[in-house]
Amino acid sequence: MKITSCFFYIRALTLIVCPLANHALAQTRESPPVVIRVAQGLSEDSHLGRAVTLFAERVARDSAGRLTVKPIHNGQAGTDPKAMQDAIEGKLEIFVGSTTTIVPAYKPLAIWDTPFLFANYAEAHAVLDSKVGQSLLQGVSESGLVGLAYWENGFRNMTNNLRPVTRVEDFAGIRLRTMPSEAAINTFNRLGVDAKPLQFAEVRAALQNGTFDGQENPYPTIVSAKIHEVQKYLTVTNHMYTPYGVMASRKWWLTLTAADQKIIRDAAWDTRLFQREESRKAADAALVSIKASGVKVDELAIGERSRISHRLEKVNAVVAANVGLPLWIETHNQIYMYRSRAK
Ligand code: KDG
Repeated sequence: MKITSCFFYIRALTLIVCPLANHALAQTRESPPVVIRVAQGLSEDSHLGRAVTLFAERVARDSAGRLTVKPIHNGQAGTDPKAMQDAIEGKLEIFVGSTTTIVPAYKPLAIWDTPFLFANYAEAHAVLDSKVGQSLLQGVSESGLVGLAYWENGFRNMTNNLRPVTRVEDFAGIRLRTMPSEAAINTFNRLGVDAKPLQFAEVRAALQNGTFDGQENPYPTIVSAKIHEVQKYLTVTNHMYTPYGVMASRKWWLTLTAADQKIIRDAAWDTRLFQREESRKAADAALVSIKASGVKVDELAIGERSRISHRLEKVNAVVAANVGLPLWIETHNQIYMYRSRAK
């Protein structure tokens, strides 16, 4: 009796599952070939370039070659803001850019520009992948983009050509290039710096010709753009953690089948683990390269980080007002819960 009922159960299941599987397979086979340009601003051999390559392999594999990713490395698609605008207008399928540069299109992402928000990589990843991080990726769709995943630009550190910086007073008067980020500009102005924004692609030349004394970026980004070759001093500030947003054009996204959307979204989401690990390894290697190039690398003196943090309370208040108190509170709750679990 038992065997018979098992037979009918398996038979019933086959009658249900097979058509669904066949439908999905047919949908995949019937959908036309799709070319997906993915723009990113670092070099092809950077952690970001390698992640885009892995993403391309995964998408090709899961679509049986029907979806083809065409990477556009080294900012060849234009600045991050240009790539973002092209994506919003449906002229570019996917771009990977700092969430900071996406803030003009979706203000809540400015939460990630809060100075000293995260204490370490694991904490940053846990919060970005938590429900608060996910809610922001979903909310991005209001801007004409589709948030697929957070990859990693990393913890930012400051370089300059004027002097070693180990105490708050040493920041005074440095003409510092920052991203077009209100929080970054406010942070450094509160420290006595003359902070101004400039597009990433122009930074190295502006440092070389003396338009700016310094800039701030994660080690791999500094090395990818060869910024360390035109800087004398680096201070390990870790003052901000910048995520990369893997963002699709919503106009383009809505032309895809649900099956293709799932292939692309799953590939972007899963590749974040590889990219973050590569970013971490690249940061360690980049710091070695920066030191080997002759740049003097300094830590902040003991007690200086808390002196800096105390000066930034007004900066945090502006971020909280810009992103909304509920998001500010939810984000800090997530951080608190992570730290409690990590103890
Ligand atoms: O295109 C490169 C940028 O996405 C990224 O490096 C931005 O960190 C950045 C900066 O300082 O502009």
